[in-house]
Parts: sequence; C-alpha cells; structure tokens
Amino acid sequence: MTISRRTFIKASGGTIAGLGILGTLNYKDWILPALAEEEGEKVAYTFHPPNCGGRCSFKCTVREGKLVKIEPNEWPDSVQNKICLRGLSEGERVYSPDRLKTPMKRVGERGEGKFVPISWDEALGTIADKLLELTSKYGGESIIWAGSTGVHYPMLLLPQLLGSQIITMYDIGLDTTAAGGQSMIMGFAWSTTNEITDSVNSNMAIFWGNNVLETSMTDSAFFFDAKESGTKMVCIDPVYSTTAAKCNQWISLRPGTDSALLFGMIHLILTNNWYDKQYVRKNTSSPFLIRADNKTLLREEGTNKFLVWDKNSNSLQPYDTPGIYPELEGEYTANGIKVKTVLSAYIEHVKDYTPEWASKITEIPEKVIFELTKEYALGGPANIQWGMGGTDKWYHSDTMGRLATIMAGLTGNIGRVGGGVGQGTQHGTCWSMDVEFGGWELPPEFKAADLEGKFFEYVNKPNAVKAGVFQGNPIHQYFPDYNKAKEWFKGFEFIVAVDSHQCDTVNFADIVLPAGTCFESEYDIGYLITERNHVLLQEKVIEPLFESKSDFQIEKELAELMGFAQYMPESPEEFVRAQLNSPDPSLQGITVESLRANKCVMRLNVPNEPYRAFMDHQFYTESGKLEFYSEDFIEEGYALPIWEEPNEASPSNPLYEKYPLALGTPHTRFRAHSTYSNARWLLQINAEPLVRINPKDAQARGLSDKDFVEVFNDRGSFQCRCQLANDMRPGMVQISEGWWSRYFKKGDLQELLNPNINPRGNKLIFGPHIALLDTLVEVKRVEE
Ligand SMILES: Nc1nc2c(c(=O)[nH]1)N[C@H]1C(S)=C(S)[C@@H](COP(=O)(O)OP(=O)(O)OC[C@H]3O[C@@H](n4cnc5c(=O)[nH]c(N)nc54)[C@H](O)[C@@H]3O)O[C@H]1N2
Ligand SMILES: Nc1nc2c(c(=O)[nH]1)N[C@H]1C(S)=C(S)[C@@H](COP(=O)(O)OP(=O)(O)OC[C@H]3O[C@@H](n4cnc5c(=O)[nH]c(N)nc54)[C@H](O)[C@@H]3O)O[C@H]1N2
Ligand code: SF4
Ligand SMILES: [Mo]
Repeated sequence: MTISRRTFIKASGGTIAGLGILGTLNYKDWILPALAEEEGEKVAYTFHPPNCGGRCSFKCTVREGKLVKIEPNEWPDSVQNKICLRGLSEGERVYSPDRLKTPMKRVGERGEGKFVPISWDEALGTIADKLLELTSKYGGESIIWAGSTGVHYPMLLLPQLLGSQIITMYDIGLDTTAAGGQSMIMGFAWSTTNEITDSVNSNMAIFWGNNVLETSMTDSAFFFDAKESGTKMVCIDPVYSTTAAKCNQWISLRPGTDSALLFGMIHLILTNNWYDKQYVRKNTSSPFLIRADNKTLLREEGTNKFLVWDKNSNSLQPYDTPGIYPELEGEYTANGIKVKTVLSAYIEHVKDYTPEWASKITEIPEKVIFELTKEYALGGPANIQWGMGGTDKWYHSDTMGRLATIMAGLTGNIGRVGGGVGQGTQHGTCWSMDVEFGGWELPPEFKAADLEGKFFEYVNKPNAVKAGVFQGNPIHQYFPDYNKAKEWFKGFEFIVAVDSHQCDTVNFADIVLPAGTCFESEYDIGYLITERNHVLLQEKVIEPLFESKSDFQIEKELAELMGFAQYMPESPEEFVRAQLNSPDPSLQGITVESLRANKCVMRLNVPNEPYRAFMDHQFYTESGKLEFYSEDFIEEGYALPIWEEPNEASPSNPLYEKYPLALGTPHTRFRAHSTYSNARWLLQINAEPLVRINPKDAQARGLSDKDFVEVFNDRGSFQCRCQLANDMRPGMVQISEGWWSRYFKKGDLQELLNPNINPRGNKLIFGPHIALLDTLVEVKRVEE
C-alpha cells in the first residue's frame, strides 16, 4: 500500500485515519487507508453521548460505509467546536474486536461471563416471553429497567407499558446540590448558580471538589477566559488535581471536612460583619423568627405567613408587608413565646466554629482560612462551583451544599453578575436546563411502577424485584459494597444486558443483546439532546455493525412481540419530532429540517449572555426568600446545619486504626466512567489501574513506585500497581473510578465502597446518595 503525501497530510491532524497511519497503532482491519479522497465519501453529523457532560457535536466522514474520520463540528459559535481524546478514539472503539457481535445466552454461572451466540429471534423471543411471564406472575414492579448515564436512548416506553420500575442517575449523587438547592428551590435543583461563562465577571471563582479541567473538559476554554481576565481561580481539593494545577490558589484539606471550612468561614463573616446586610434583609429568611418552644418559625395565625420584627412599628408583621424594616438580629417575646431571628440563631450557632477550630479539623492554616474568607466576602463578586465527585459523595454531603449556599447568600453572591453557588461540573448550569421538550405520549393507564427507594439500597431491603433489563453498566457503577450487590444480582430470575461491549454488567446477564454505538443506526435520524445552550441532533453515520441493533430498534421489536406495537413510535425521527413539538419559546424555529440544514447543531432561542440564576431574587421557596433555616429538619436537629465527622473516613472512627487511609475514586479524563475501559488507544497512555499514594505513606508501608499491592478493607479488596505521587495528600489514596473488574488482577474497587446511607437524604429532592468517598482502606504489597 502506498500513501501519497497529500493523502497522508489530509488524513492526519487528529483524525482516526491519521492516528492509525502515524504510529504504533495498527488497526488495518477497519482503517481504509488512502482512498481516492472525496470519492464515495459521505459526511454525517452527530453528537457524542457519553456522560462526561460534554455532548460535543461531531462531523463524521464515512468512506465505503466505514467511519474513517471524526472531527469537531462547526457550532454557531466556534468556541464550542470541541473534541477530546475520548471522542477522537471512538473510531477504534467502534471497530474494536472486543465488540459484542451477536445476541448471546448464558452458559456459565451468573457473573462469570460465559455465553454462546444465539439468533435475534431466539433472544428477543425469550426476553418477551420471560418479561410477560414475570409481569403476570409478580406484577410489573418485579422488573427494573436501568440504563447507564451515557446511553443515548434509554428505553423508557416499554417499561412504562409493562408497569416496571425505571431507575435513573439520580440514584447516585446530588445531595450537595439538593441540599444547597433546598434553600432556594422546592423542586428540581439544577442551575442554581451562574454559567461558567460568567466567571470572567467574577473576582474570585472557587472550584470546590470539582476537577473541572478533567471532568468538564469542554468548559476549559471558559475557565482560562476567566483566569486571563483576572479572576482569581481557587481550587479546594485534598489533591493537587489538574484543575488545582491551573488555578491561582490551591487549598488542600483533610478529605470530607469541607463543611468545617465553611463553618469557619461563616463564623468569620458573621463576627466581622463581612456580610451584606441590605441583601440579607431583603432576600433571605434571616429576619424570620424561630420559636424557642418548638423550633418552628413563627407564623401569623390565619394567613400562616412568616412573621418578622418590624423596627418601624416595633411590632410583629408578616414578612412581606410593604414599608416594613425587618430586624436582622434580636430576641423577642411574641404572645408569650420566646423567639429569635434566624440570623441571631446563626451567630450563636457558629460561635464555637472558630477559624482555629476549623483549622484543626480541616488542617488548613488559620491564616489561609482568614484570607480566603475576607477575599470571598469583601472582594466579590465571587462564584462557587462545587463538583459532583469531591464534595457530593460523602455521608454528610448535604451540609456542604447548605453551608456554601448560606455563605453565598450572606455575602450577596446569589443573583449577581459574576456570583452564584451550585453544581459546576458538566456545564450543568446553562439555559439548556430549562428547556421543555414535548414527549411521546402513552395512554394514561400505562405508568412505570413507583420506585422502592434507591437502587443501591435494594440490596439490603425487601423489594419486589425479580428481573432486570440493563443498558450499559449500572450493576458495576451504581453500587457500593459491590460483593454484596453481586450476590443480590446472582439471585435474580432473569437479567438482560444491552451493550456494545462486554462490560461487567453484561457478565451477569442471561441474555445479551449487542447494541450499536452512537454512530450506528437503522434510521437516518437518531436522537436529540440539549447541551451548552444548543440543541443537537444525531444523523446516522454508519449501519449497525456486526449483528448489532440500535437500542431504539431493540425496544421497538420487543414491544411488537409483546403486543404493544401500536404505542411505539415508528422511528427515532417520529420520537424526535414529538420532542420538538413543544410550546417552549426557546425551541421556536428548531425543527428536524432546520437542524439538518445547520449541521445538526442550533443555538436555543435564549439570550446571548450567560445564564445567571435568581437575578430577580425570587426564590422558589415557600417564602420566596433564600431560606437559611430548614423547618423540614427540626426532628433531625438539623434545621441549622451542624458539623459531623465523616461517617467512616475519620480518625475518630475506631476502624481507622486498622484502615487509616481514605479512598478516593475520582473521574478521569481517560474515560467517561467505565466507558473506554477497553479503548486501546487510551490504554496506550493509561495502561492499567494505579492506586496513587503519597511517598510518605508508601515509605511507611515499604512500598516503591509500581509495586504490586492490595487495597483492602472488611468489605473487599482489589489488586493493582501503586504509583507514588507527591500530588496525593498523605492519609489518602486515589484510584480513578470506572475500571472494569477484568483490569484488576483480583477484586474490584467497587467492593470497598461504604454502603451506609444518611437517612436525612430521604427528605431531599433526589433522595439519599452513595457515600462512596467516605471509605477507609489499607494498602499492602503482595506477590503479583
Ligand atoms: N472525563 C470525564 N469527565 C466526567 C466524567 C467522567 O467519568 N470522565 N463523569 C461526569 C460525571 S457523571 C460526574 S458526576 C462529574 C464529577 O466531576 P467532579 O466533581 O469533578 O468529580 P471527581 O473527579 O470525582 O472529584 C473532583 C475532585 O474532588 C476532589 N476531592 C475528593 N475528596 C474531596 C473532599 O473531601 N473535598 C474536596 N473539596 N475535594 C475532594 C478529588 O481529588 C477530585 O480532584 O464528572 C463528569 N465529567
Ligand atoms: N467508585 C465510583 N463509582 C462511581 C462513581 C465514582 O465517582 N466512584 N461515580 C458515579 C457516577 S457520578 C456516575 S454518573 C456513574 C456513571 O456510571 P454509568 O452511568 O454506568 O456510566 P458508564 O460507566 O459510562 O456506562 C456506560 C456503559 O454503557 C454502554 N453504552 C454506551 N452507550 C450506549 C448505548 O447507546 N446503548 C447501550 N445499550 N449501551 C451503551 C457503554 O458501553 C458502557 O458499558 O458512576 C458512578 N459510580
Ligand atoms: S467524550 Fe465528552 S468531551 Fe470528549 S468528545 Fe465526547 S462529548 Fe466531547
Ligand atoms: Mo455522575
């Protein structure tokens, strides 16, 4: 084969063909080298769905039916034209010899991963019969349908038609966000902060347990815009993360102690009068009155309105009475009941949470706490963007969310240009979050069954579940104490797995169905998504490979076999048209036709400026104010948040003597969770799981770099090599989440994770979450 220089140059530059030809990689079986350029070439546009939060739009080149090149598509604003190493390596993953090629049925033990090929007729016939049988025997609720977060077409219609339970991503995290949002919103708590594109208007932007440069790579440009504009970028992270390395200041702390830092900061703000009195009086529940007798807020009889002490009339008045001047501080007697303002209660409450105390708990020097607080409070606008990994996955994560929100409220940083506080990974705050797509209507008699709590709790609670249909890898990714979870799944009567690759969940299946990747479809049009203030559409890039079928087609054919054909859309296009058939003004003029005429990416009809939450200071709470005091949690002694040591990963835990290291499992740029675990191009630069440990901790255990080790606790263990890393904080180890079990010599990191659940979470919008970081382990050298 000869390659002309012209073809070579044309094909390289980050393209799949280029990478294939250039170096050590040799995937001759799928790369079509040096074709006669444009001859027979087709271009198709699609978006990339893995749950990295990016959802980049791709321009794909297809030659002779093969995907040969993936490039960033042109968005209306070129700053969005992006692609990362994962996107670029898709070509290899799509054509990987590892692909699931045919339907299969289990021949070994459940979990063993031994299968034999069967026909689609046999596979779908078996599934349809079994699901109908289980539904009539035990009811629809006996079947759970769970999809991974990056699945671009989650099957949602058939489970409703069967009355099954549908499990969603809200099962994993979000307590920080829910608890923070609780002060602002009595419902869905996304988009409580300002879009990252607004950080150029901040004087300070704090990335708090949020490795944005790795976990929201498509926002990197906005991060650097802000930094270059002079915004002081601060990272609060026990580890010198990618983001910490690019910030102006890195503040390291003992893992799980963020709330103690916030208590210290709030103490300083309140005792030094660094708070914005005017803002606080007008926009927060600070002047509301807490009753000494039962801890509820004082309300007006009849109207049930919150009462405040009006300075003008020296009397109690409903908080929304025009012309009043509510006192922020004070204790009063109202109809014989002692009351005190919420702000006074806070001032008293944080008295002992001094910076000195906070410094002891967090191990941050007191001076650093003082300076950070002063700058945050007085040098605003300041923005806090917490993550969904670092601060959200602790037993007491809710406290961090509530305190950060209160601190932002005290300093007038909510509803302010350059301000904001909230979930800041994955471009989770933007105009797109408010879009209301139309939906595919099913007759009202078809409804999913109510969930029986949280998916990860099912393992330990009586429940109705006998069978599961899984798209992607939820068995592996959604459970702490994985050994226990595996036992639960082994007891199932029936499991179906749908995936393009043999991830760990597939190994548990009775029937495996090979799914097409996001590039493959039987139909010209795929699915729709809104991201980064745009609407993106998928076109078919290539036909389904091997014997695979798209998730849509699988759901449709199963529905037909079960007698539900009339309720299903004919094609993804029909589904997409129903979604776009919405009165939402931001979708005006956006149709399948206009999208296709615009390379499948169009900006929503939304303002050009960054999304900024609560600019009108109208909060969706009972009072319409930012609520600092939570009556919902009086019973738990948590109406005012309190400091609690981590549930497991704390030196005060007796277990600490045996297991003195906190285990972190951050997200990595080399994968989207478990997707790309087996992507060979990425494995060339990220070859194996490594547990990262500070040299001091390594030395204490007699470990050298690349030694083979076992990481263990009472719940389980895994074996891999260790990496001595100065960026790791002593007292903790980290390994990136998402490695499939097969990459460990023994065990799996999911086995070690803490399954304890904070019951308080049941009162939050998304329910409780997994405390995966609240985990203690020990490390020892073992023979390889
Ligand atoms: N490339 C890539 N991007 C992703 C994903 C992916 O898998 N790959 N997943 C996406 C998803 S679904 C999510 S939820 C997000 C998660 O996004 P992030 O919230 O950024 O998640 P992590 O990387 O888990 O954690 C962020 C940082 O928190 C630090 N940390 C650990 N413990 C603590 C602590 O106690 N306090 C503080 N302050 N920091 C701590 C970690 O060292 C880490 O650097 O990423 C999204 N983006
Ligand atoms: N230890 C630890 N565990 C964690 C986390 C952590 O920080 N630490 N983070 C948690 C978080 S925040 C999240 S969001 C979850 C994410 O975990 P998941 O939501 O499970 O995400 P992935 O692991 O990316 O799952 C992707 C799987 O779906 C398959 N897939 C991709 N596209 C399609 C498709 O179109 N159709 C079908 N049928 N299959 C497809 C892929 O091949 C892959 O096997 O992980 C959680 N688990
Ligand atoms: S993996 Fe995420 S950031 Fe990378 S190309 Fe795909 S959508 Fe974009
Ligand atoms: Mo997540």
